[in-house]
Amino acid sequence: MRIFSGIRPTGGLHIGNYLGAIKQWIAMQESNECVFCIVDLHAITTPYDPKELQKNILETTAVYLAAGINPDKSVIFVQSAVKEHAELAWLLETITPMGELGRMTQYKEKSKQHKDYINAGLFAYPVLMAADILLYKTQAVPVGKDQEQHVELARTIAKKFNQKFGQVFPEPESILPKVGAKIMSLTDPKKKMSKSDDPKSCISLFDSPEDIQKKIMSAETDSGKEVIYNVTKKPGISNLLTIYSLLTGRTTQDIEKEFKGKGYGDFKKALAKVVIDYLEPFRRKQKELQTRDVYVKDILDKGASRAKTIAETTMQEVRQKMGLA
Ligand code: AQP
Repeated sequence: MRIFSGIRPTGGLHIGNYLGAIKQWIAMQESNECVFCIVDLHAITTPYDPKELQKNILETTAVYLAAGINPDKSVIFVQSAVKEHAELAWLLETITPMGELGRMTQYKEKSKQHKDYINAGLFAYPVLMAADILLYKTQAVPVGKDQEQHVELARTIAKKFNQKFGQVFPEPESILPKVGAKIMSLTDPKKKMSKSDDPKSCISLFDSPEDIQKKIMSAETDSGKEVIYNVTKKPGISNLLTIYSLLTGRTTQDIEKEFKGKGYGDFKKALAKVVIDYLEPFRRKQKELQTRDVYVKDILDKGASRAKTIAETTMQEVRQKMGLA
């Protein structure tokens, strides 16, 4: 299968991005043709600092590599290096109804979050994402829960294009992890963990052991003191149990048994150790890659040239079908 997925280089990738998306990518690259993108054109739809963008792109690439994406197997590249993404997005905009875009949850949430920054790019974001996916004739898109609606729209757009102009695109499906598709904020377990939220609400993949310890120990928990998985009654502890389970491969029932009769404090201390140990190779690899900018840029250049070959072929077909060539 051809797989495509991407992450916005908006700084500080967190454990939600890892458990919801990147962890699935690693498993998939063994037996599929994978294209993993750093979607900088999406990053500029919300407030950002142009001086930080290149640094964030390299940092996101470092996360991909530290997590285990193999550049010899998978294509890793920066979205803006392949101009066909923007071209296809424009063409697809001409067949996307405004109404479909207006009902997208992310658009509504981000518009609320950034009232002074509601731009046309933010509104058209899902069309650019459809272009990212369709450009590579992608069959499956591994994402977290919050992006499922956008992949569904990409399917609708593919169907519409094929009906109107003739068959070009497969209809992509989203692939969500069974557990971990929506890791919640540490400070408000009713909200999803988000990069652009308060740093205390997320565990960044490159956080120091001290910061991880502090954030977990002060994570919002629920009334009572039993360590029990119950999303409705104990959303805070359930979120922490999910993280513990995903990082250790143990079931939540098994973890509950271990902490029976102990309080939240003991559980949080143990979780902090699990997270610190799990992320140790990420911190090490990041340090190593910080001194190897040339190597990282070379991976991105090679990836862009492989991506471009596929993208150009698709665009020739699209231009012909649409009467533009
Ligand atoms: N909390 C989460 N739990 C599970 N998966 C998540 N993802 C994001 N948050 C969680 C998945 O990570 C991938 C990359 O997301 P993105 O950076 O492109 O944009 P996002 O979904 O908007 O992520 P953030 O962290 O909330 O970023 P900002 O604050 O910049 O908007 C996607 O597959 C996403 O589903």
